[in-house]
Amino acid sequence: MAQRFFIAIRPPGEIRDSLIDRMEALDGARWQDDDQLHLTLRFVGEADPRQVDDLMAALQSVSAPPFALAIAGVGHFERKGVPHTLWAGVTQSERLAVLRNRVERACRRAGFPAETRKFAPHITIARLNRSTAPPEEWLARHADLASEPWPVDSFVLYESRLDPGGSTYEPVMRYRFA
Ligand code: 3AM
Repeated sequence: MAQRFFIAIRPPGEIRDSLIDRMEALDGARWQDDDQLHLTLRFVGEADPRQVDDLMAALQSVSAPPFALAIAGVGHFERKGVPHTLWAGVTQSERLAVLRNRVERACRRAGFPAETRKFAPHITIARLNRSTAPPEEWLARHADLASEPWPVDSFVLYESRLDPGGSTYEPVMRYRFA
């Protein structure tokens, strides 16, 4: 079976710790492990080894100015009115958008179809089961989530494996873009 990949920014340990601090007893929430915390720049999906070689070559040539990101607030995604993800937001950054666009172009150069969905930068911190308890109370209590800015000058190609217990994300390669 073809493997699945995505490209993401990996926050440093102290930022991840500050997110882990907000994980608490919440009905229906499956909190992400430390290993799973990332900000997705581009979901790539299935790729065979030759496509991965092309992708890695294209990512090698991505260059962009470095920037700083900070955690800012929390939110959720829902489908058909049912919340399924809790996330931490990041500060608005034009340079993050530039990096994302260059990564997107690299994916297209490597032969992957264009991403048509709008970029919505976030760090997923929980997946929600079909829960009876809506997350409003958690969202309100953590609306003030914030961090010091951290410098971003690299991104990571991850392999995503779907295991019975959830997804595991294996870093394949780190790319310095700045
Ligand atoms: O960045 P997060 O964790 O929100 O939901 C998946 C995860 O997003 C998303 O890619 C990230 C790494 O797995 N993902 C999984 N399947 C996807 C798909 N078919 C997808 N994104 C878009 N299309």
